[in-house]
Amino acid sequence: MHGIVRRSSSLNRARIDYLFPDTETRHRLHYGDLTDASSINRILRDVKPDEIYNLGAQSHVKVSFDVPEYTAESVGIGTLRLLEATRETGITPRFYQAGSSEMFGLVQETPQKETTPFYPRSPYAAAKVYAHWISVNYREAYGTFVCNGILFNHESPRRGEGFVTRKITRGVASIKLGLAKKLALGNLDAKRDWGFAKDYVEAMWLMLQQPTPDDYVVATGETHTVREFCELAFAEVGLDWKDHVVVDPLYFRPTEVDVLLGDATKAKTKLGWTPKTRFKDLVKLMVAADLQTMAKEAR
Ligand code: G4F
Repeated sequence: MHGIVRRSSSLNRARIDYLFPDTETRHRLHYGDLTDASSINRILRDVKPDEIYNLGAQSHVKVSFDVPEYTAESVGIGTLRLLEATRETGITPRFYQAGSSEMFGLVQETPQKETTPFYPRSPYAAAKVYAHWISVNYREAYGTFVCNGILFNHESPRRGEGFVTRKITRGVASIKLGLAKKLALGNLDAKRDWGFAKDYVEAMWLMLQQPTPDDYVVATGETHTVREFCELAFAEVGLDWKDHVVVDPLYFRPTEVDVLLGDATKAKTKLGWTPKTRFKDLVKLMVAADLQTMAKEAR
């Protein structure tokens, strides 16, 4: 397995270090950037991968309103660069394109499935829609084996700290350990179909093992509010969320995606995929992981 990392003045690879633990494996991490075609071409030429998983992005929806051009470059044109690099280098890998339920935005039907029209509500989602359609175009125009996975929110203890689930579970842990008193959040009414990232990665892999490429929705088929997530997460440590959560308009988005709910029937039927982790268990495992990490950090 090989990976691409961006250069940054401080090392921020803690979440993938376990994949590249020693000098034997570390050379499989390559400096590159989805906004730099030459780096992408060089890496593909050197590595000649059998499978490519394009999960690279400026992936924070709210931040995409602050850096819309960079978001479009990395998410939209970055996908085009990767696809084009496969053509230029003459390699024929199987290609997984990370789509997003954010593409459904102002939802046109519920639940959302592969045929539901997109209605993006952020620069991030608009760029993902471009990435989706350019992938379909490469499949049809050049026969590229590319699958769009339209994944609904998928969470785990490795989730970035700026996304709401992890922000809540870290908040719960720090309040429980006496390191903080309050947790400031934005829209508590937003509803998401939250699943466990480990289950969803299996679906990504399964897509690339099929005889023909296709597009799939990956979701649990359950939707919950941010408020419900808070309620369960605080209850895990015996606290009442109402005593600690405050709403700060700083975290509101100029246009919000109010409710997402996916229908993964196609993934179930064609890939034999089903989510194994229920919402309650997801909240539980994320709170437990943050309690452990923060207790260690506090010592
Ligand atoms: O956790 P979020 O930031 O995730 P969002 O915007 O749904 O996007 C995530 O999932 C997508 C898959 O559907 C990915 F494509 C995308 O890259 C990303 O991983 O926000 C979830 C909801 C929103 O409605 C937001 O307004 O939670 C609400 N929210 C309320 N308070 C908050 C907060 N979100 C964040 N990040 N921080 C808050 O304090």
